Amino acid sequence: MSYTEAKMKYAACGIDVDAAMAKLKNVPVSLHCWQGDDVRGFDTDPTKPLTGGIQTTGNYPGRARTSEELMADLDMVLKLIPGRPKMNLHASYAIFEDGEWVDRDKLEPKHFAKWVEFCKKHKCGCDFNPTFFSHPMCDPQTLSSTNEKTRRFWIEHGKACIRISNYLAEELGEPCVMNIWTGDGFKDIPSDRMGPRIRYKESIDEILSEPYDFRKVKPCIESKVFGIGVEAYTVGSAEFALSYAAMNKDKCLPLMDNGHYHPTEVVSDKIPALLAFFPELALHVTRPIRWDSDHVVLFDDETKEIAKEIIRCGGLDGRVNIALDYFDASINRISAWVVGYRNLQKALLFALLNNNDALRNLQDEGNFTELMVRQEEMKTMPFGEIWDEYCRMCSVPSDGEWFTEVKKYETDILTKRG
Ligand code: RNT
Ligand code: ZN
Repeated sequence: MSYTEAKMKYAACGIDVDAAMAKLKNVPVSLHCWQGDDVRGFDTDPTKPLTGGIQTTGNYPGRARTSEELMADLDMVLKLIPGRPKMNLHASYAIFEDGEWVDRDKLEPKHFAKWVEFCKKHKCGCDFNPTFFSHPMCDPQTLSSTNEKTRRFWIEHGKACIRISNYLAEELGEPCVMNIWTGDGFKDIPSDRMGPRIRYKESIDEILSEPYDFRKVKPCIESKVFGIGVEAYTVGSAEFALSYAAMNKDKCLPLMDNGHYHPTEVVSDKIPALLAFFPELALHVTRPIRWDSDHVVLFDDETKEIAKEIIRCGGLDGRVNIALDYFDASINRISAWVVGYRNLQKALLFALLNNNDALRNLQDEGNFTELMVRQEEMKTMPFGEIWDEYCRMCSVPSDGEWFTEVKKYETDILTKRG
Protein backbone atom coordinates (compact mmCIF):
# COMPACT_ATOMS: atom_id res chain seq x y z
CA MET A 1 0.00 0.00 0.00
CA SER A 2 1.30 3.46 -0.86
CA TYR A 3 1.22 6.52 1.38
CA THR A 4 -1.56 8.03 -0.74
CA GLU A 5 -3.73 4.94 -0.34
CA ALA A 6 -3.07 4.87 3.40
CA LYS A 7 -3.96 8.52 3.67
CA MET A 8 -7.25 7.87 1.87
CA LYS A 9 -8.11 5.08 4.30
CA TYR A 10 -7.65 7.47 7.20
CA ALA A 11 -9.58 10.20 5.41
CA ALA A 12 -12.51 7.78 5.05
CA CYS A 13 -12.60 7.65 8.89
CA GLY A 14 -12.59 11.44 9.05
CA ILE A 15 -8.89 11.72 9.92
CA ASP A 16 -6.64 14.41 8.44
CA VAL A 17 -3.20 12.81 8.16
CA ASP A 18 -1.42 15.98 7.01
CA ALA A 19 -2.75 17.93 9.97
CA ALA A 20 -1.63 15.17 12.35
CA MET A 21 1.92 15.12 10.99
CA ALA A 22 2.18 18.92 10.92
CA LYS A 23 1.03 19.06 14.53
CA LEU A 24 3.47 16.48 15.87
CA LYS A 25 6.44 17.98 14.04
CA ASN A 26 6.21 21.06 16.27
CA VAL A 27 5.67 19.45 19.66
CA PRO A 28 8.76 19.59 21.88
CA VAL A 29 9.68 16.23 23.40
CA SER A 30 12.67 16.16 25.74
CA LEU A 31 15.60 13.90 25.07
CA HIS A 32 17.35 12.94 28.31
CA CYS A 33 21.14 13.25 28.15
CA TRP A 34 21.62 10.56 30.79
CA GLN A 35 20.94 7.54 28.54
CA GLY A 36 24.39 8.10 26.96
CA ASP A 37 26.58 7.55 30.01
CA ASP A 38 24.49 5.49 32.43
CA VAL A 39 23.53 8.57 34.51
CA ARG A 40 27.10 9.21 35.65
CA GLY A 41 27.61 12.86 34.69
CA PHE A 42 30.94 14.66 34.71
CA ASP A 43 31.17 16.29 38.13
CA THR A 44 31.98 13.40 40.43
CA ASP A 45 34.26 10.35 40.47
CA PRO A 46 33.01 8.18 37.58
CA THR A 47 33.99 4.98 39.35
CA LYS A 48 31.52 5.66 42.20
CA PRO A 49 28.21 3.82 41.99
CA LEU A 50 24.87 5.51 41.29
CA THR A 51 22.94 6.31 44.46
CA GLY A 52 19.48 7.57 45.31
CA GLY A 53 17.61 4.38 44.52
CA ILE A 54 18.22 4.38 40.77
CA GLN A 55 20.24 1.74 39.00
CA THR A 56 21.69 1.04 35.59
CA THR A 57 22.57 -2.50 34.72
CA GLY A 58 24.78 -3.81 31.92
CA ASN A 59 28.19 -2.88 30.58
CA TYR A 60 27.71 -2.66 26.84
CA PRO A 61 30.83 -1.05 25.35
CA GLY A 62 30.86 2.59 24.24
CA ARG A 63 29.64 4.59 27.24
CA ALA A 64 30.32 8.31 26.74
CA ARG A 65 33.02 9.34 29.21
CA THR A 66 33.36 13.03 28.43
CA SER A 67 31.16 15.89 27.32
CA GLU A 68 32.73 15.69 23.87
CA GLU A 69 31.82 12.01 23.57
CA LEU A 70 28.31 12.58 24.89
CA MET A 71 27.71 15.43 22.47
CA ALA A 72 29.07 13.41 19.55
CA ASP A 73 26.66 10.61 20.46
CA LEU A 74 23.79 13.08 20.75
CA ASP A 75 24.70 14.54 17.33
CA MET A 76 24.19 11.04 15.96
CA VAL A 77 20.90 10.51 17.83
CA LEU A 78 19.53 13.85 16.65
CA LYS A 79 20.08 12.78 13.03
CA LEU A 80 17.88 9.75 13.56
CA ILE A 81 14.86 11.03 15.46
CA PRO A 82 11.91 12.88 13.94
CA GLY A 83 9.88 15.65 15.55
CA ARG A 84 11.11 18.55 17.65
CA PRO A 85 13.58 17.38 20.25
CA LYS A 86 14.44 19.45 23.30
CA MET A 87 17.55 18.60 25.35
CA ASN A 88 17.16 17.52 28.96
CA LEU A 89 20.22 17.91 31.19
CA HIS A 90 21.08 17.06 34.76
CA ALA A 91 23.20 19.44 36.82
CA SER A 92 25.84 16.69 37.08
CA TYR A 93 26.55 17.29 33.37
CA ALA A 94 28.18 20.67 34.10
CA ILE A 95 31.19 21.30 31.90
CA PHE A 96 34.20 22.69 33.71
CA GLU A 97 36.97 24.37 31.79
CA ASP A 98 40.65 25.05 32.45
CA GLY A 99 40.87 22.73 35.44
CA GLU A 100 38.09 24.56 37.31
CA TRP A 101 35.68 22.55 39.45
CA VAL A 102 32.93 23.72 41.78
CA ASP A 103 30.57 21.73 43.93
CA ARG A 104 26.86 21.50 43.12
CA ASP A 105 25.85 24.29 45.48
CA LYS A 106 28.11 26.69 43.56
CA LEU A 107 27.15 25.82 39.99
CA GLU A 108 26.66 28.74 37.64
CA PRO A 109 25.13 29.30 34.22
CA LYS A 110 28.60 29.45 32.68
CA HIS A 111 29.09 25.77 33.44
CA PHE A 112 26.36 25.09 30.89
CA ALA A 113 27.56 27.50 28.21
CA LYS A 114 28.85 24.61 26.09
CA TRP A 115 25.43 22.98 26.27
CA VAL A 116 23.79 26.22 25.19
CA GLU A 117 26.13 26.23 22.20
CA PHE A 118 25.15 22.63 21.50
CA CYS A 119 21.42 23.43 21.71
CA LYS A 120 21.81 26.48 19.49
CA LYS A 121 23.57 24.33 16.90
CA HIS A 122 20.62 21.96 16.97
CA LYS A 123 18.04 24.74 17.27
CA CYS A 124 16.48 23.21 20.34
CA GLY A 125 15.42 24.28 23.81
CA CYS A 126 16.65 22.68 27.01
CA ASP A 127 15.12 21.30 30.19
CA PHE A 128 17.07 20.94 33.42
CA ASN A 129 17.31 18.88 36.61
CA PRO A 130 19.10 19.48 39.87
CA THR A 131 21.06 16.31 40.72
CA PHE A 132 20.23 15.24 44.27
CA PHE A 133 21.95 11.84 44.00
CA SER A 134 25.34 10.16 43.44
CA HIS A 135 27.23 12.71 45.52
CA PRO A 136 29.17 12.64 48.84
CA MET A 137 26.75 15.18 50.39
CA CYS A 138 23.89 12.64 50.24
CA ASP A 139 23.89 11.51 53.87
CA PRO A 140 22.04 9.55 52.29
CA GLN A 141 19.12 12.03 52.55
CA THR A 142 19.26 15.39 50.80
CA LEU A 143 16.41 17.93 51.05
CA SER A 144 14.83 16.03 53.94
CA SER A 145 18.03 15.50 55.93
CA THR A 146 18.07 16.19 59.67
CA ASN A 147 21.59 17.53 59.22
CA GLU A 148 21.20 21.24 58.59
CA LYS A 149 24.51 21.44 56.73
CA THR A 150 23.41 18.74 54.32
CA ARG A 151 19.99 20.24 53.81
CA ARG A 152 21.46 23.75 53.20
CA PHE A 153 23.88 22.37 50.64
CA TRP A 154 21.06 20.79 48.64
CA ILE A 155 18.81 23.85 48.96
CA GLU A 156 21.66 25.96 47.56
CA HIS A 157 22.00 23.43 44.76
CA GLY A 158 18.31 23.74 43.95
CA LYS A 159 18.52 27.53 43.89
CA ALA A 160 21.60 27.45 41.66
CA CYS A 161 19.61 25.21 39.31
CA ILE A 162 16.76 27.74 39.12
CA ARG A 163 19.31 30.35 38.01
CA ILE A 164 20.75 27.93 35.45
CA SER A 165 17.26 27.02 34.19
CA ASN A 166 16.53 30.71 33.77
CA TYR A 167 19.75 31.10 31.77
CA LEU A 168 18.81 28.16 29.53
CA ALA A 169 15.33 29.59 28.92
CA GLU A 170 16.70 33.07 28.16
CA GLU A 171 19.47 31.87 25.87
CA LEU A 172 17.36 29.40 23.94
CA GLY A 173 14.07 31.29 23.87
CA GLU A 174 12.06 28.28 25.07
CA PRO A 175 10.73 27.60 28.57
CA CYS A 176 12.89 25.36 30.75
CA VAL A 177 11.16 22.63 32.73
CA MET A 178 13.19 22.05 35.91
CA ASN A 179 12.42 18.83 37.68
CA ILE A 180 12.98 18.22 41.38
CA TRP A 181 13.42 14.59 42.27
CA THR A 182 15.29 13.15 45.24
CA GLY A 183 15.79 9.56 46.28
CA ASP A 184 15.23 10.44 49.94
CA GLY A 185 13.69 7.59 51.89
CA PHE A 186 14.37 4.60 54.12
CA LYS A 187 15.25 0.99 53.54
CA ASP A 188 13.20 -0.17 56.47
CA ILE A 189 10.20 0.82 58.53
CA PRO A 190 10.68 4.40 59.79
CA SER A 191 9.60 5.70 63.18
CA ASP A 192 8.84 9.17 61.83
CA ARG A 193 7.18 9.53 58.47
CA MET A 194 6.10 13.12 58.84
CA GLY A 195 9.34 14.84 59.92
CA PRO A 196 11.21 14.12 56.68
CA ARG A 197 8.24 15.30 54.64
CA ILE A 198 7.97 18.58 56.55
CA ARG A 199 11.70 19.16 56.01
CA TYR A 200 11.35 18.26 52.33
CA LYS A 201 8.45 20.68 51.98
CA GLU A 202 10.37 23.49 53.66
CA SER A 203 13.40 22.83 51.49
CA ILE A 204 11.37 23.02 48.27
CA ASP A 205 9.76 26.24 49.57
CA GLU A 206 13.23 27.70 49.95
CA ILE A 207 14.37 26.56 46.51
CA LEU A 208 11.29 28.08 44.91
CA SER A 209 11.87 31.35 46.76
CA GLU A 210 14.68 31.99 44.27
CA PRO A 211 13.12 34.48 41.82
CA TYR A 212 12.00 33.21 38.40
CA ASP A 213 9.35 33.89 35.81
CA PHE A 214 7.02 30.88 35.91
CA ARG A 215 6.29 31.23 32.20
CA LYS A 216 9.97 30.63 31.49
CA VAL A 217 11.19 28.40 34.31
CA LYS A 218 8.82 25.61 35.23
CA PRO A 219 9.86 23.75 38.37
CA CYS A 220 8.25 20.31 38.75
CA ILE A 221 7.85 17.96 41.69
CA GLU A 222 8.32 14.29 40.75
CA SER A 223 6.92 11.61 43.03
CA LYS A 224 8.03 8.03 43.44
CA VAL A 225 6.77 4.88 45.10
CA PHE A 226 10.09 3.31 46.13
CA GLY A 227 13.69 2.80 45.02
CA ILE A 228 16.44 0.25 45.49
CA GLY A 229 17.73 0.64 49.05
CA VAL A 230 14.72 2.77 50.00
CA GLU A 231 12.07 0.09 49.79
CA ALA A 232 10.05 0.94 52.89
CA TYR A 233 9.45 4.67 52.66
CA THR A 234 9.82 7.44 50.08
CA VAL A 235 9.71 11.03 51.31
CA GLY A 236 8.48 12.42 47.97
CA SER A 237 5.56 10.02 47.66
CA ALA A 238 2.66 10.50 45.21
CA GLU A 239 0.47 12.26 47.77
CA PHE A 240 3.32 14.46 48.93
CA ALA A 241 4.37 15.57 45.43
CA LEU A 242 0.85 16.08 44.16
CA SER A 243 -0.22 18.00 47.25
CA TYR A 244 2.85 20.20 47.06
CA ALA A 245 2.14 21.02 43.42
CA ALA A 246 -1.57 21.59 44.09
CA MET A 247 -0.87 23.97 46.97
CA ASN A 248 1.73 25.86 44.91
CA LYS A 249 0.08 25.92 41.51
CA ASP A 250 1.45 29.36 40.74
CA LYS A 251 5.03 28.16 41.26
CA CYS A 252 5.41 24.59 40.08
CA LEU A 253 3.92 21.63 38.22
CA PRO A 254 3.35 18.00 39.18
CA LEU A 255 5.53 15.52 37.30
CA MET A 256 4.44 11.93 36.79
CA ASP A 257 6.97 9.25 35.83
CA ASN A 258 5.11 6.15 34.68
CA GLY A 259 7.64 3.93 36.46
CA HIS A 260 6.77 5.44 39.81
CA TYR A 261 3.42 3.88 40.67
CA HIS A 262 2.14 0.53 41.81
CA PRO A 263 2.15 -1.94 38.91
CA THR A 264 -1.60 -1.86 38.19
CA GLU A 265 -1.86 1.92 38.32
CA VAL A 266 -1.58 3.69 34.97
CA VAL A 267 -0.40 7.21 34.26
CA SER A 268 -2.64 7.38 31.18
CA ASP A 269 -5.62 7.53 33.56
CA LYS A 270 -3.93 10.07 35.83
CA ILE A 271 -3.32 12.60 33.02
CA PRO A 272 -6.97 13.69 32.65
CA ALA A 273 -7.46 13.52 36.42
CA LEU A 274 -4.67 16.04 36.97
CA LEU A 275 -5.63 18.19 33.99
CA ALA A 276 -9.05 18.66 35.55
CA PHE A 277 -7.22 20.77 38.16
CA PHE A 278 -3.81 21.81 36.86
CA PRO A 279 -3.41 24.03 33.80
CA GLU A 280 -0.16 22.22 33.04
CA LEU A 281 1.74 19.09 34.05
CA ALA A 282 4.94 17.24 33.15
CA LEU A 283 5.66 13.61 32.30
CA HIS A 284 8.61 11.25 32.35
CA VAL A 285 7.85 8.52 29.88
CA THR A 286 9.66 5.29 30.67
CA ARG A 287 8.94 1.53 30.77
CA PRO A 288 8.76 -0.20 34.11
CA ILE A 289 9.06 -3.97 34.12
CA ARG A 290 7.64 -5.10 37.48
CA TRP A 291 9.28 -2.05 39.10
CA ASP A 292 10.85 1.29 38.16
CA SER A 293 13.33 -0.49 35.92
CA ASP A 294 13.66 2.33 33.37
CA HIS A 295 13.69 0.11 30.30
CA VAL A 296 13.68 1.63 26.80
CA VAL A 297 10.24 2.95 25.81
CA LEU A 298 8.46 0.64 23.38
CA PHE A 299 5.48 1.13 21.08
CA ASP A 300 3.39 -0.73 23.62
CA ASP A 301 -0.15 -0.41 24.92
CA GLU A 302 0.46 1.92 27.84
CA THR A 303 2.73 4.22 25.84
CA LYS A 304 -0.04 4.43 23.22
CA GLU A 305 -2.65 5.08 25.89
CA ILE A 306 -0.53 7.84 27.49
CA ALA A 307 -0.17 9.44 24.05
CA LYS A 308 -3.93 9.20 23.47
CA GLU A 309 -4.71 10.92 26.75
CA ILE A 310 -2.16 13.68 26.09
CA ILE A 311 -3.86 14.36 22.77
CA ARG A 312 -7.47 14.02 23.87
CA CYS A 313 -6.84 16.41 26.77
CA GLY A 314 -5.27 19.04 24.52
CA GLY A 315 -1.85 18.30 25.98
CA LEU A 316 0.01 19.03 22.75
CA ASP A 317 -0.97 22.68 23.02
CA GLY A 318 1.35 23.32 25.93
CA ARG A 319 -0.53 21.65 28.77
CA VAL A 320 1.66 18.56 28.94
CA ASN A 321 5.46 18.81 29.03
CA ILE A 322 6.72 15.52 27.63
CA ALA A 323 10.10 14.02 28.46
CA LEU A 324 11.76 10.63 28.24
CA ASP A 325 13.45 9.06 31.25
CA TYR A 326 15.13 5.67 30.97
CA PHE A 327 18.63 4.26 30.95
CA ASP A 328 19.75 0.91 29.60
CA ALA A 329 23.45 0.06 29.78
CA SER A 330 23.05 -3.46 28.39
CA ILE A 331 22.50 -2.53 24.73
CA ASN A 332 23.93 0.00 22.28
CA ARG A 333 23.12 3.26 24.05
CA ILE A 334 22.50 5.23 20.88
CA SER A 335 20.09 2.63 19.69
CA ALA A 336 18.36 2.73 23.09
CA TRP A 337 17.93 6.49 22.77
CA VAL A 338 16.70 6.31 19.18
CA VAL A 339 14.28 3.42 19.70
CA GLY A 340 12.69 5.07 22.74
CA TYR A 341 12.39 8.49 21.14
CA ARG A 342 11.02 7.12 17.88
CA ASN A 343 8.54 4.97 19.78
CA LEU A 344 7.19 7.92 21.69
CA GLN A 345 6.86 9.80 18.40
CA LYS A 346 5.09 6.77 16.94
CA ALA A 347 2.71 6.61 19.86
CA LEU A 348 1.89 10.30 19.53
CA LEU A 349 1.33 10.04 15.77
CA PHE A 350 -0.74 6.88 16.21
CA ALA A 351 -2.86 8.69 18.79
CA LEU A 352 -3.28 11.74 16.56
CA LEU A 353 -4.65 9.44 13.85
CA ASN A 354 -7.97 8.92 15.60
CA ASN A 355 -11.29 10.58 15.06
CA ASN A 356 -11.50 11.55 18.70
CA ASP A 357 -14.67 13.62 18.33
CA ALA A 358 -16.54 10.70 16.79
CA LEU A 359 -15.26 8.29 19.43
CA ARG A 360 -16.21 10.66 22.24
CA ASN A 361 -19.69 11.01 20.80
CA LEU A 362 -20.13 7.24 20.80
CA GLN A 363 -19.25 7.18 24.50
CA ASP A 364 -21.49 10.13 25.31
CA GLU A 365 -24.40 8.51 23.49
CA GLY A 366 -23.81 5.29 25.41
CA ASN A 367 -23.06 3.43 22.20
CA PHE A 368 -20.43 1.15 23.66
CA THR A 369 -20.89 -1.57 21.05
CA GLU A 370 -19.83 0.66 18.18
CA LEU A 371 -17.18 2.33 20.33
CA MET A 372 -15.48 -1.03 20.79
CA VAL A 373 -15.77 -1.86 17.09
CA ARG A 374 -14.32 1.48 15.98
CA GLN A 375 -11.50 1.47 18.52
CA GLU A 376 -10.48 -2.04 17.50
CA GLU A 377 -10.55 -1.14 13.80
CA MET A 378 -8.00 1.63 14.36
CA LYS A 379 -5.43 -0.96 15.43
CA THR A 380 -5.00 -2.41 11.94
CA MET A 381 -5.05 0.80 9.94
CA PRO A 382 -2.01 1.25 7.63
CA PHE A 383 -0.08 3.27 10.21
CA GLY A 384 3.37 2.19 8.95
CA GLU A 385 2.91 4.11 5.70
CA ILE A 386 2.07 7.28 7.55
CA TRP A 387 4.99 6.83 9.94
CA ASP A 388 7.41 6.42 7.01
CA GLU A 389 6.04 9.58 5.43
CA TYR A 390 6.44 11.46 8.73
CA CYS A 391 10.11 10.38 8.89
CA ARG A 392 10.62 11.56 5.29
CA MET A 393 8.96 14.86 6.15
CA CYS A 394 11.30 15.28 9.13
CA SER A 395 14.30 14.32 6.93
CA VAL A 396 15.28 11.36 9.09
CA PRO A 397 15.76 7.73 8.04
CA SER A 398 12.76 5.43 8.15
CA ASP A 399 12.54 2.17 10.11
CA GLY A 400 14.82 -0.35 8.43
CA GLU A 401 17.34 2.35 7.51
CA TRP A 402 18.64 4.02 10.65
CA PHE A 403 20.10 1.00 12.43
CA THR A 404 22.80 0.56 9.75
CA GLU A 405 24.07 4.02 10.66
CA VAL A 406 24.16 3.17 14.36
CA LYS A 407 26.07 -0.05 13.64
CA LYS A 408 28.62 1.86 11.60
CA TYR A 409 29.01 4.42 14.41
CA GLU A 410 29.51 1.55 16.83
CA THR A 411 32.28 0.03 14.72
CA ASP A 412 33.98 3.33 13.91
CA ILE A 413 33.62 5.10 17.26
CA LEU A 414 32.02 3.29 20.18
CA THR A 415 34.17 0.15 20.13
CA LYS A 416 37.31 2.32 20.19
CA ARG A 417 36.36 3.75 23.61
CA GLY A 418 38.10 2.10 26.55
C1 RNT B 1 14.31 8.43 39.32
C2 RNT B 1 13.54 9.50 38.61
C3 RNT B 1 14.37 10.61 38.04
C4 RNT B 1 15.66 10.12 37.38
C5 RNT B 1 16.36 11.16 36.55
C6 RNT B 1 17.74 10.76 36.21
O1 RNT B 1 13.55 7.35 39.65
O2 RNT B 1 12.74 8.94 37.62
O3 RNT B 1 13.59 11.36 37.18
O4 RNT B 1 15.42 9.00 36.57
O5 RNT B 1 16.30 12.38 37.17
ZN1 ZN C 1 11.75 10.22 36.27
